Amino acid sequence: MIHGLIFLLGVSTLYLQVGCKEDNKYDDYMLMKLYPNTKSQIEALRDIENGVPKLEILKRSRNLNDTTDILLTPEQLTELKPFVKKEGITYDIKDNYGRSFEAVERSPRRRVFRSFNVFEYHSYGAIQEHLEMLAKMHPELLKLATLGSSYQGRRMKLAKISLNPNANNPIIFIDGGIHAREWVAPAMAMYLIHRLVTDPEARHELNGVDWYILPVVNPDGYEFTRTSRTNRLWRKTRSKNALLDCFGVDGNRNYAFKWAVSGVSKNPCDKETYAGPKPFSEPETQMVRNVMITYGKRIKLYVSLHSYGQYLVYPWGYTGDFLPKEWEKLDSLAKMVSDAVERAGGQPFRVMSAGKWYPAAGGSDDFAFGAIGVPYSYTMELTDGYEFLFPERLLHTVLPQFYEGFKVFAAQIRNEFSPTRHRKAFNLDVDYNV
Ligand code: 0X9
Ligand code: ZN
Repeated sequence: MIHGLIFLLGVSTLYLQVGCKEDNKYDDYMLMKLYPNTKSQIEALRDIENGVPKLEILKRSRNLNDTTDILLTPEQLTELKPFVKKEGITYDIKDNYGRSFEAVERSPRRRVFRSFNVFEYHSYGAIQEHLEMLAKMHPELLKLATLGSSYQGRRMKLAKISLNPNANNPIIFIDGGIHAREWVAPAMAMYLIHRLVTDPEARHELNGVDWYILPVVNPDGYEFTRTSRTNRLWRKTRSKNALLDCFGVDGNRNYAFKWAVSGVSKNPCDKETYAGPKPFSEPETQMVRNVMITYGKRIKLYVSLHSYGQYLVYPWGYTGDFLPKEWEKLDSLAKMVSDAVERAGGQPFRVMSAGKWYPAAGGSDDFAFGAIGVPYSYTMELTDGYEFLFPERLLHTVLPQFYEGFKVFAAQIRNEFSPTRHRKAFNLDVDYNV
């Protein structure tokens, strides 16, 4: 059955690549949400993923209470349905998926005379301006370090938040937005910066710990998703391939640790997981790498913000066959973070190794852990239930909930790595169980 399916879907995908007009590309697409109920149904879905590489799979289910979400043309849906029915997998369909992409959230017009609202989505320019403004208003806490420029020339700056930059404190390094369409990730990163710098109570999170945050790793892709509905689901960078008329590399397949050994495409025209012509081919991933190398062993926690699915995953990502020997520490801290988010009214995270979710090599989490030696390294998939279109109106609910999780991260890093005088002076030992 799966072979026939591959053939059929292969033919219609070819038609799409050659014959389909690029504008309004997603308008008539369907979103199929599949709800596997048994282990064998999860296996059957894995067959589809592996057997039909051209399908746009937005999220993969590896749990019985999670969905696999696939974007399909009406033709592809007709072809896939019999297979899904035969396996007895229940599903929902959202019609005309592309028509639901909101233009209003991209519009800069409302913001012209208004201050920056952390509970809105912003242009890259507005994000940069706000960072500059915050750094001017709080020079004792926030400094911006220029990292370089993106492929299209957007300047990228690292926000360094510290009460005492000379104290040699352990560093929490957070990035967001390596995947262009995952808008909630830069929004979370900006919220973190805003809270840490402007909330007097956040001094607690800054004691003995420095926070380095890069809110938008892929600014070219981010801006591309804002320009039209057609581009809203772009994932990769925007670099032009040297040989083919295709654009972009999946930044989270581009890191030099077990590069391209699993879960990648070698095809530059693949819209999702092209690993790049070589590791660190992209200026954007080079900049993250440079931060990791520069601050090296001082970085004790790395969190890469993504969406969606409400997963909190740790190395290894390149394989699901085994775990690093330190996995229990990674797992238990992730569970404490998840508990804190839940206590704040949020959804708990699904905690596991990234490779047990689905193996994919060349991710920043594996590089931080395996190549740099960062002891705690995670990918955090924020939100679930709205795919990549998390509504702006809900940001004010979820961002503070996630922040509670970051307080737990900070407590762990301080207690485990900060020079003892900080812990004694501020009496901050083990304060995350309240
Ligand atoms: O596939 C990814 O890059 C991440 N999921 S997403 O839906 N945001 O694209 C998960 C990455 C987990 N880490 C590794 N596989 N190394
Ligand atoms: Zn992502």
